[in-house]
Amino acid sequence: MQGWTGFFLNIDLTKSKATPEPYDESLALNFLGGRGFAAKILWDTLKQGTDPLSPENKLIFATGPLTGIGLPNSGKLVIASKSPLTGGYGDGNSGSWAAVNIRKAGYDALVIEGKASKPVILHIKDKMCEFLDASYLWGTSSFEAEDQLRKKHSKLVGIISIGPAGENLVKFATVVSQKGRSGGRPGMGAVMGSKNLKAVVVEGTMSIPLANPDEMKRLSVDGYKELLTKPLYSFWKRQGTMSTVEWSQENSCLPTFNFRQGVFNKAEGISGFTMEKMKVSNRGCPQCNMTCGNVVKDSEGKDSELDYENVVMLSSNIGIGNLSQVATLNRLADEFGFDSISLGGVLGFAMEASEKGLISEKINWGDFEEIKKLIIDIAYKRGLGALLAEGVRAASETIGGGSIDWAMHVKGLEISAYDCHIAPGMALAYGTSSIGAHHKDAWIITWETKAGRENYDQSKVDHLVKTQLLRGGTFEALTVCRFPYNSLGLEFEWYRKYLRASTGQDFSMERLNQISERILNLIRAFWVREYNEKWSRNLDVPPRRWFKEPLTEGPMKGSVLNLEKYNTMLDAYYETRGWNKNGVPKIETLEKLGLADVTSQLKLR
Ligand code: PTT
Ligand code: SF4
Repeated sequence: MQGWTGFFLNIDLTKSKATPEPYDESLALNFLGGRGFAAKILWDTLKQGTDPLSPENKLIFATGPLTGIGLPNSGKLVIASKSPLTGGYGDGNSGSWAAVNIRKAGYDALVIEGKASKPVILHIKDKMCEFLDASYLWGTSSFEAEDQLRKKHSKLVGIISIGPAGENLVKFATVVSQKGRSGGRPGMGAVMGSKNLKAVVVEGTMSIPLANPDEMKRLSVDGYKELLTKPLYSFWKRQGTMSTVEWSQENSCLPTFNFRQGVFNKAEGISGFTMEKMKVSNRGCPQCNMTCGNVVKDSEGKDSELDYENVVMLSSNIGIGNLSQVATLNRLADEFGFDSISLGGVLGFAMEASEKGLISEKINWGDFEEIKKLIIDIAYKRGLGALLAEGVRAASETIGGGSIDWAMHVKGLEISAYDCHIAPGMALAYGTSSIGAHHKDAWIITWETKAGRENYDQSKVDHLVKTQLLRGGTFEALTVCRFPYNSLGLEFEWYRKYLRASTGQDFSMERLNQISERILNLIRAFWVREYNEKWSRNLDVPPRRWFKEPLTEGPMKGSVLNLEKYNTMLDAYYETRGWNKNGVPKIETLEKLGLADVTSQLKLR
């Protein structure tokens, strides 16, 4: 096999045992890597109803056939598990030197199960794997843990760690790498904490088997050069994703006061241009010349790495208009190891609940000092923090009072940073995303504003399905960053050339789409299997706020989604996907994709 190492490393933390497992080439050809491997392993090996925080759950760090090879933006890693936040399939895509080192150690994925009897660090060096005592690191922030581990091991190792949020099983805890790459929104850090696994340290010194190494070297050099020629390159290096703040404000998409307004009267203070004045450096993932992490000094003089999503969820959504304060909250999220999007979501929820008198605690919009304290309480599950640590879905079930209407989540995952009061296509993207309300699979909102925001027609469904296949399927399986393609316009043909040099095979668009269909259908099957009797098409519908409560401010004031039209569009989406009226893949769809065995475990209602 070329392009893949052909091995997973299975790790049982209960038994302190690591076993390399060769896998069949057909797995690579049918599922490609990354998300594809993760979905297949979780489907095949988890028993229905596995408790996500039990030793039986698996935590997977998966790479793909393009990961870690010196080509542009290839230092990415899929971190996947059954999610403790949603109860369904969960994953994230993080930049980390661990991605490169896993491949160079001779593996395509680490598959971790069990629970260590006391905190451990997993140390992998090529074929060696040891379980080191982590008691001295338990309780430290992810930054401190990484600093200490880097001093102990070499500078070039890949390190993934959790902070106190993961240790204390906060349901939206992430895993952190390189002090700012944070991945696995639906609680992958909590799964790691439940296994008493503080950190993974990986060192690889071997070469990745490639079909045509010389061609790959040439293509990599050319690929980096090609990116430099893209017209948007220099602006991207200046602002990265932060330029989206202005766009969202202009288009009434900015999450504001728990997704009520779409515009924020202090938007200028959190904009990409304001950030540029504060910026001290760029940071990024390995093997990237587009480094989009904007490092600024926060209100305490410490470094904080800013992206659009974490900035707006921790500013407009909770009423803060001062970027250095936002940067402090963002740094706390990275140090404690929370997902910043969900953190902004639960804080906004708490403020609205306080405003409406549904909780006894007083927590005001924009109250920076109180918010800081509350973030720490969430990490240690104290007082109101304990309620919020469960995520907005669970919190709203506890406090009631109609809060279900404005608990801003889909399938338990808090909505990422786009208000959809007037974006039905993007609302459908959130409704049908593979992990709950995240924009990763299909960020179609900028396309939609040009295509006509009021439409609920088939063209939106078609565009959504196409985007989900490419982003949620192909890029997550290749396991490389998609920004060169979708933000700078690197032609997709480059990836097909890379794949040929890596694997020696031709992957036509049709072949890649079929693999993506297979992956996305298997993920949907996983959700249906795990939700079992509770599965319903209503889980594909975003929160009622967007349908019942019109935007309260800005040029689009008064806009609201139409539930009937949304449901018609959802029917069309199911039809296009080959799913039944309840959003469950039909037998013929599964059979066509070589997933016939899946049907026996699914109630095809
Ligand atoms: C991603 C999600 C995003 S999406 C952002 S900002 W974005 C938030 N970043 C967080 C952060 O930072 N700290 C923190 N404590 N929590 C955070 N939560 C949020 O996490 C990320 C980049 C970004 S920045 C995006 S869009 C792209 N996402 C990709 C993807 O999904 N797939 C892919 N093949 N390539 C991608 N490239 C880009 O990667 P999650 P990262 Mg993160 C400080 O991981 O779980 O997927 O959530 O991974 O290394 O930080 O890269 O405007
Ligand atoms: Fe990482 Fe940004 Fe580079 Fe993508 S463009 S690899 S997210 S630094």
